[in-house]
Amino acid sequence: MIILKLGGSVITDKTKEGSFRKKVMDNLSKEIKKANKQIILIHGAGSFGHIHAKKYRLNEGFSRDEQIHGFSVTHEMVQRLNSMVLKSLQNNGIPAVSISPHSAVKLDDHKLVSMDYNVFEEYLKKQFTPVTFGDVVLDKKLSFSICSGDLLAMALANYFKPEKVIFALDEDGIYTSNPKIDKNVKLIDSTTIDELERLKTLADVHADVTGGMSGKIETIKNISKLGIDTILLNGNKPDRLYKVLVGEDTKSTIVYGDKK
Ligand code: IP8
Repeated sequence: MIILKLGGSVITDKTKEGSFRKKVMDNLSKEIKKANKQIILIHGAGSFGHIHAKKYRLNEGFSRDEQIHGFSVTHEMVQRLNSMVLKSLQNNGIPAVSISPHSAVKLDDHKLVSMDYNVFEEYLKKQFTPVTFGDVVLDKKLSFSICSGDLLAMALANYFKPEKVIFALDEDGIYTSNPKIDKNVKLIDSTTIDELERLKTLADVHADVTGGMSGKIETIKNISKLGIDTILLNGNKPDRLYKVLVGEDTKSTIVYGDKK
């Protein structure tokens, strides 16, 4: 089984609130179908979630009444994005079924304390493709906060021990520095988490409410500790997702699982 996260910056236009990149999603759905692998799919919130989450400071937990409205608005928007993702998958012959974090996950001070893994397991057994997503959720200490798709990827990887975890991004993979601001960057094609730690030049100009690229490195570190490889690839470029899903070579970054 493979865990695949489609980044919010791939399937939405992050600069325009609520804009779904349908063509990109349809291409990704086709590649997933063609690869014919058992997967758990996770998607980010992009411009459906991050704009309101930031405006209402939802990740900081409850402090004022208007956040209740903000929580509800954000939730409705990520659910709307999720419906469009499901539709695209279904249209391409993938029996996708949505599992909403707001009812399946509980956090305590941003840490995941419980998740209904059985429901994922049962759907997988019955040949469905479970789809979950970055969402607003209940948080024991903070009243509520945000559960990012990366946190879900980490928790699901820990439970299911997949053969690999894939992140489809709007970059070719991980670079020696930030490609959005540095023209002399080099793509790292394969690395270990120890090497990556030494390369902490990854300045993050577009960090979103759930941490951007430096948050991603933390996620990969935790997946690597499980001995599982993480592959980061560009979800906008044709065939790359397909190739990584079936284990063929393509432009990407592989962070090897720690086999120690
Ligand atoms: O896009 C964030 O999930 P992510 C979820 O996976 C919200 O970081 C609601 C902003």
